[in-house]
Amino acid sequence: MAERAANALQWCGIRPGTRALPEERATPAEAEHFVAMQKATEALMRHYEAIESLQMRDMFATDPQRFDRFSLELGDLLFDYSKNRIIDETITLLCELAEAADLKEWRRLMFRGDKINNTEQRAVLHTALRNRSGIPVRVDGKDVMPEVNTEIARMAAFAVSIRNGERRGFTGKRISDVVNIGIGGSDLGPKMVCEALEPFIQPGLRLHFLSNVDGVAAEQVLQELDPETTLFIVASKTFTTQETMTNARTAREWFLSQSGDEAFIASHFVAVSTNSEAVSAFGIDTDNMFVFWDWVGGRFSLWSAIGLPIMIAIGEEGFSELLDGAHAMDCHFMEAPLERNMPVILALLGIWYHNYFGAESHAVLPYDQALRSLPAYLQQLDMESNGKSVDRDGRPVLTTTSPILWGATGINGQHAFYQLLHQGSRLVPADFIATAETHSSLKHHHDIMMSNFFSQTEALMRGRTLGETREAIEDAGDSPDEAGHRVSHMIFEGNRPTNTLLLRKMNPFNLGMLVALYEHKIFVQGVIWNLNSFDQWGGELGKQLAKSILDELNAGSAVVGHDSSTNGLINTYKRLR
Ligand code: G6Q
Repeated sequence: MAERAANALQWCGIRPGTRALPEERATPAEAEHFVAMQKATEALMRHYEAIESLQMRDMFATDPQRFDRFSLELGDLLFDYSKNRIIDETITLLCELAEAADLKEWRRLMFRGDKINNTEQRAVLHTALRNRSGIPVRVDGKDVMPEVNTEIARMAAFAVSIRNGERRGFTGKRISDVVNIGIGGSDLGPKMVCEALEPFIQPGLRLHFLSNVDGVAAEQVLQELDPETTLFIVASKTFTTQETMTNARTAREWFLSQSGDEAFIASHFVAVSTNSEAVSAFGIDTDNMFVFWDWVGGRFSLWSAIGLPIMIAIGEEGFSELLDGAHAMDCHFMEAPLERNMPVILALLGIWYHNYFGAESHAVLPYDQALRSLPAYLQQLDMESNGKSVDRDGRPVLTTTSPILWGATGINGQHAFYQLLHQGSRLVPADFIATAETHSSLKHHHDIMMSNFFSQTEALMRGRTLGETREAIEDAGDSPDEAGHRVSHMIFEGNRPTNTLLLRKMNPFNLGMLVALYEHKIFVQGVIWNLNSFDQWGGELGKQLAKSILDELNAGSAVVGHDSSTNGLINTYKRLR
């Protein structure tokens, strides 16, 4: 058995004794897993070689049912994956890979509350935060649902009191501005959701997000505010994050300098954290603190008390619909067969391009102003979760993981980087996301945008042959012969894969589904790559390193303890600042 495992490792390009797990450490279960993965991977390799040259435009021409066969619907969400370089067998083989990776078991363990974040010995239960089933979810034998529901009720009561003006500022004025001070997972989710659901925000309420420790960011936010009508939410799981605590202290000083009395802090500062001691030490009464738990990862936390700005903005009902939408996706993810399962298919297509076609990046292109921060949000969700080069057992990974996720609103991208998507030398699979109904009264704008949305994925798929290019030149009144060498620059090879996600409209429920779709996609990919998708040791390093350098910046003597580049840069900074 151990010998077969070693072969499997070698087949995957890992030589025992170099980067691989030493042969003797392979348990029978591991060996079996490697063999199953090897079999599934080899089948996919053979399949890749067989279909790599197939053209999507031919597949569409010969199969009028392709859209029906390769699209899925869940509620208001349509996922069209027919513009991918796949045939039925591709999906079958990719699902076999997921089976070999034991996806169903890992999925069960996550929802059940097992400590699958093994480096931190934590359960991974963002799904419990939106568990609407009434079924208990246990961590260490204890049902967490009562605490979850209590905290949601506390958040709701607080949000209502701000929204109806019952809870007011120190001079009796209504709260009109809510500032979330947090960074990373304590910022990106609430910010993205509040932007996306802007039409649902109570009129007269303004939301601000302060994350960057650059003083300019704090000044920009504070100068817009009136201390009498501003509520600050200090959001930090650890309540030790340097950027957040610095911004929070600055906000506190600004507030005190204008209000003049510490007693007023209670009406204007609340905290969201897992660290009550640090919250008290900061000067926020723990009665004004909302809690979550170590089994909620920062980047998965918008469903928890970290979502307080969302709850204040769109109300209890809206927040509840957001959770309902995510829960609907959770149920689909748990129950739908792998080959009809949206997050699974989305994940497997990502694996297909990254590990077989060698695509290094993945673009997210919302054609919806409301989703302008979705690429940044997903960048953290994806790259912090799966940007790993050791597997869950600390061994070097057998294949590359997490492509570089990037993107911007699609319509702006068309005038900027789409050149590379259409004609660049790299394959960049992309997700195109849009809503059918617009919240804008300028309906004709929406049709213009959507016509671009549809034409782009069609063009990426079809491309334009030499003959078609010559025809296009003629249609434009030019002679292809005179166009000369320009013709070759105007050919599009096509066959560039895209997924399309079309929502009926943007509302809390549909947004909840969309975000949960991506969360589970990332989980599935992590399982296939055998990663712990729920720690972030890479991100922790910066938090530690900067602290010692900050002391050096304030010391009088020249800095000598680093490499010559770092010493030189620090000393130059000290001279110039
Ligand atoms: C998320 C990461 C990271 C984290 C921030 C803020 O998964 O762990 O982005 O959210 O570093 O941390 P705090 O909430 O502890 O301030």
